Amino acid sequence: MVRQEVAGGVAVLTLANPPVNALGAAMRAALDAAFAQAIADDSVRAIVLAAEGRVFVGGADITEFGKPQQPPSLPDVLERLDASPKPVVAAIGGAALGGGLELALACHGRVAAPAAKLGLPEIKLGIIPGAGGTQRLPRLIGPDAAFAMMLTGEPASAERAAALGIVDAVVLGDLVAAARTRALELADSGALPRVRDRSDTLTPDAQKAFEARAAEAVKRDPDATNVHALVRAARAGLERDFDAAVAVERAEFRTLVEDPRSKALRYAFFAEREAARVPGLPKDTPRRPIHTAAVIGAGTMGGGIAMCFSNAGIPVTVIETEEGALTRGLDRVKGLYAGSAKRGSITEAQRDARIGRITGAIGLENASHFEIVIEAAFEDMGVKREIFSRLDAIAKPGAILATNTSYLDVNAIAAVTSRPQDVLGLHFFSPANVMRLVEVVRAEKTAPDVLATALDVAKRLNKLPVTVGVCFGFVGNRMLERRSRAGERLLLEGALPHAVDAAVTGFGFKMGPFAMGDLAGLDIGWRSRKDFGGRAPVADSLAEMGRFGQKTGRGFYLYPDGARTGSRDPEVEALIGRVAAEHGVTHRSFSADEIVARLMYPMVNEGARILEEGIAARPSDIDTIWINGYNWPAWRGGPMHWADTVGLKTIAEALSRFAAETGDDSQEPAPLLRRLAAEGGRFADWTAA
Ligand code: 3H9
Repeated sequence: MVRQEVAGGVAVLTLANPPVNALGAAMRAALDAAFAQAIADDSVRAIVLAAEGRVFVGGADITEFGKPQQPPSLPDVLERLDASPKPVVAAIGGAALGGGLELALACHGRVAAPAAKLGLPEIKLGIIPGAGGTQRLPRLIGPDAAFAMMLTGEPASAERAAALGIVDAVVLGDLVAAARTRALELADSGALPRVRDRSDTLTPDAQKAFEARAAEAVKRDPDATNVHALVRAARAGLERDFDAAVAVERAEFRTLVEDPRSKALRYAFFAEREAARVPGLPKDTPRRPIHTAAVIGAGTMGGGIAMCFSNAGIPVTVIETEEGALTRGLDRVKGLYAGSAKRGSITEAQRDARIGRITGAIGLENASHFEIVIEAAFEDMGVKREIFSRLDAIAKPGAILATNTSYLDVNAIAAVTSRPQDVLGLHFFSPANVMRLVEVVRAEKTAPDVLATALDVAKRLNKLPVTVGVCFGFVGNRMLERRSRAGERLLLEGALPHAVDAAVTGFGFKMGPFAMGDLAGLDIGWRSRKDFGGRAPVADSLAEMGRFGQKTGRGFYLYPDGARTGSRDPEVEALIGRVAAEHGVTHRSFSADEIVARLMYPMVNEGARILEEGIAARPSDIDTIWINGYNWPAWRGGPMHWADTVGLKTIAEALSRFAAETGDDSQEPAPLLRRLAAEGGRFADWTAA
């Protein structure tokens, strides 16, 4: 697991457990032994620590968390490394994250390749660094800069890391050779610069800045147990000696590993990776080459999807029916790129290159020579069938034909072509250039290589693809519809929009459903209910009054003078009362917990139906969709994971009660939920029959 080569007085220890060289028990033991051997070897004057593969070290092995610890522990290994009588230099060729960066920080020098990324992302897993990171990084770059990095968990580029002082140099050529040179220089000079010994960075100004940032962080997210712990650990480093402060960090780390928030976040991390494994789609399924793409429709979705291709370096053509729509669409895209360049998130050269990769064309006949064509036209079955039957005649043989529909039957769309095996759904989320999630809709006849290629393309676009089956609204929107329906019902029963929204934001969503509806536009749901059926008495009445939400200054809330946050409107509250009376529903009051149950349990129930029908392969795919497409709080692990924490028996019983109270039989627990509840089971243990 660790290769050891000694030459010219330098032992090069190479971690060789790609893809991420995680510091699991076997790796820690191998590393510890290799160090001991290098230190004992009289021919060795200095040590270089390198790694095989694209990633230097991806951190501690997350799968070991919560299990009995196998010695040696990472802090113990790092302590011995830190105390080494021979200088150790880390050669960081790729990502050094979490325990990986902590390992490098315990070395006496660090050099990095330009592609390296260095960070302490533990916060994203609900924990804090637990192998000295909260102590060594502040000593190296100052408490404020270190805290800022640990708080976001975002890695720094090699260049930035050098500017901050995390690495001694960025090396363009042979990284290991540069590390050897540096290690020998240290050996010659007799210096053993240990980060733990530094205190020059802990200036009063930096401490003050840290305290201000810490206060702000805690205020922003008062329930985040790990943010509190991070503040305490970092502060300990300013108030106590290194060893005492490390002990504080260690205790905080151990507590957090058992925290349900961290368990949920770790679950979400693996759920995301599990989604890449599609049952029945072997890894070695052939792929079709994709060099160019076409997007049909220059609307918000079409433009956003085109940007994704361009950002990934794939030339893309946007096809419209008339010049005006095309120009408007392309201008919007250019405006978005110009905005990014102005904010500094891309360079001007990148802006120009990205704009340059997007071309426009009028007429579907221009779709003839692309390897993938994504239709992002109007959400109407007639329109889509027309486009696909024409595409069938136009597109080159073997081209992948994808629809960006968010609801419609992809089998029916495929059926108008003579090549249904080449058709599938790619449901991007709005704004498509920002949102990571893509529901990849595998239709009945979609060929395995088409699905595998589409998944690869989505990854090239830096997206998170999750494969789903065909049904109305697929996984995400189908469950959302349940929540919307329950929300309307709550209004009629007396929970006002602001109370429902407050319960939902209290649960952890960034926005409540009614504020969200106002932002998206109430006309959208209203029109789609007109087309597809269904009734939302309150939302429909508002839309009929021309109250479309923020864009008209009025929706569920009032938005005077272009305000972005709505205020309560007595007119809406009176309207709700009238609609409730018409429906013969009596008012009562609801606690926030009851509101959450009324909204979320029906979603869980729909999730169970989705599993029964095989629309999603596993509960964790549903969770990945909800966390990444609908802002479900990641620390609650997605609706299915959350349901397990609530208890399926509780949920099933409540659903039966809701069904009785509302007279809506569709609220009754789905057979799968009923069975798991009766058995004392969990979604986590469910596998498809
Ligand atoms: C930590 O370090 C705590 C310490 O402070 C204290 C300790 C005492 N563990 O993402 P990929 C697996 S906490 C176990 O697809 P990429 C992953 O599941 C850790 N497994 O590759 C996948 O498995 P599979 C702090 C891990 O190239 C495979 O490796 N570190 C770990 O797109 C490939 O992963 C982090 O939070 C791990 N640490 O991205 C970093 N990492 O093939 C977490 C990965 O079976 N990792 N796996 O599905 C990452 O961000 C990305 O994996 C990385 C590579 C950027 C490294």
